[in-house]
Amino acid sequence: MIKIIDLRCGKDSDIFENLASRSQLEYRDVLDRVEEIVANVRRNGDKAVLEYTAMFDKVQLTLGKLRVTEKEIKEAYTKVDPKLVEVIKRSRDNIWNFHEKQKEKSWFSTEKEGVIVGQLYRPLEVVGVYVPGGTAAYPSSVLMCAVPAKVAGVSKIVMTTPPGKDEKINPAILVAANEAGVDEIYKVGGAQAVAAQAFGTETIPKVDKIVGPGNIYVAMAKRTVYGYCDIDMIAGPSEIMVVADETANPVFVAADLLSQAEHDILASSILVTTSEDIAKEVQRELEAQLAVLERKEIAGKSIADYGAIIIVESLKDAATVVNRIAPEHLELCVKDPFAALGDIKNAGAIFLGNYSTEPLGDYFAGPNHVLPTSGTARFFSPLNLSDFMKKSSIISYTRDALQKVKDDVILFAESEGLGAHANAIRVRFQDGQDK
Ligand code: HSO
Ligand code: ZN
Repeated sequence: MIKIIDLRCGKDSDIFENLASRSQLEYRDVLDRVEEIVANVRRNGDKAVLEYTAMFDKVQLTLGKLRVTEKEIKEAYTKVDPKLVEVIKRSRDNIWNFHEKQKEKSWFSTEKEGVIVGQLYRPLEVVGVYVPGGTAAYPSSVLMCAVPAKVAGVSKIVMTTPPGKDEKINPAILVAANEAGVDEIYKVGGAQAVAAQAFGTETIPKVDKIVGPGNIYVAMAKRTVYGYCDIDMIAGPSEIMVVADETANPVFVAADLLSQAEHDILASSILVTTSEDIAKEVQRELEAQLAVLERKEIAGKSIADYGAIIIVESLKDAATVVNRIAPEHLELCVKDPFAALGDIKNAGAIFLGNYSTEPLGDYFAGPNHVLPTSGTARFFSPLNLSDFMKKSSIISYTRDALQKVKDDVILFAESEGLGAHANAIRVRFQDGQDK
């Protein structure tokens, strides 16, 4: 049963510590193993990739079978329910439209005579999308990672995903990838896939950035290659926090808490409420709904270990709890959710009102479902268009404009003991040089 914590007495709770301990950043032994895999793939390319695929995925691929063919993609369409194909397309369109709105423009400023400064905004050239295997292979995540890259104008999107024992990839994953505009798909997973994308092999292209969720090996591999290429973020287990007042519907709240609990035994589902009645009703409702869930083992363990119902005095106090935990998903199931929003500082995605249920964001509304977890919403943002873009600064001075500031720059450079810097300014104003 989910625990109820009453914070109204003014005492603190160890729930905050307990949640923080789910962090994925402290697995030293995994990191050692991953570093070895990354180094081997970097050195030996395809050969190492195939060896690890045989070892971890139990599939003996040959080089010619590493890349998914057009024929395999066509076949995938025959295996996926046509209704699902239509839903994937509609979801893709919503994701596309949302991320279009995030577009920023390059800009040039000419505030001072003879001076232009600005910022050039350009897409990354090649992006890698990692898709986990097994039951965590979500077509929705393929769309969330690949569509924004496409909107940004990335020239090539390369996907990697581990093959099943039959050498095949989940057909819905292939359909989603194709609908999102993924250019190349390779049958490789785990740390070896991340390494192959970061450094390139004879077959798999080197990418500028790797995005997408994965298990602890993938997360550690992304940390290891960060700097050789960019990465999105280190994804931790899913989280949902619901803030509810007496107007919330306990059936809805329990259902939404369970929607994230079913992801992972490490997932965390927390209700923060000002109403003791809602607390008790949701506690009861959770038991009833859990009993008939397909994934009740996973959801039940997650609720027991990392779930909680926290009772607070006021919505202001609820916001304090939210900001302290910085949840991946936050639902505001209160009378005036837009008023409550004013006090929220830290949350990955915020769902307002009783009908804005979390799965709407996971699948369909358009905002990205790759979100900061484990309290990192304090400083990270949802995956977004600018993740697939980079900026270059622009500086342009005329001779006159440079002359106006030359003494300042020379003085600054000499104060740092960098005479050649000063000289680069000075030579331009020596006799005979001005044309
Ligand atoms: N809620 C997950 C994403 C997801 N849900 C994919 C369903 N499919 C991110 O925390
Ligand atoms: Zn989900």
